[in-house]
Amino acid sequence: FSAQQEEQWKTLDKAGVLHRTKTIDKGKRLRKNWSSSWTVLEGGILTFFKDSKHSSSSSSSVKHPSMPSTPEHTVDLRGAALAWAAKDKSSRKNVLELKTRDGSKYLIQHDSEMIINTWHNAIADSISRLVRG
Ligand code: I3S
Repeated sequence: FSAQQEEQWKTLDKAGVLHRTKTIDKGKRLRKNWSSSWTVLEGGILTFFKDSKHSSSSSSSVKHPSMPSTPEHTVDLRGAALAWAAKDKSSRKNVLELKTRDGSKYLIQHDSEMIINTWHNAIADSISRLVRG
């Protein structure tokens, strides 16, 4: 391992496929648009990769989420807050609401309660590690 690779392994907290939608962008309400994407939590940053379903590319790296291609969106978890979403936020089960410091909100969902629980714990840990510095 190079020093850089080793650093990445140390900070890689979690990765997997999640359903997500942004509901508020810097205070402005958005229309929900759920999509599923390969998601990586690493070094206090949550990264959503391009939705493989909506990609027109035929390259195998796009179809297999274990080899993500283009990061679509990153969320800085410093100063963010995570909570289970209230029932009126979505008809889906197992929904988390992530509020970021810039006044944006995201809903994050997985059909498996066990899997969403591991994401809840990993994101909450990451946020509290950032608070402690
Ligand atoms: O909170 P809402 O408005 O009931 O959210 C639903 C809508 O965003 C809907 O799209 P349209 O705006 O085209 O109707 C989505 O398809 C639904 O998934 C949203 O509700 P859920 O309960 O899935 O978050």
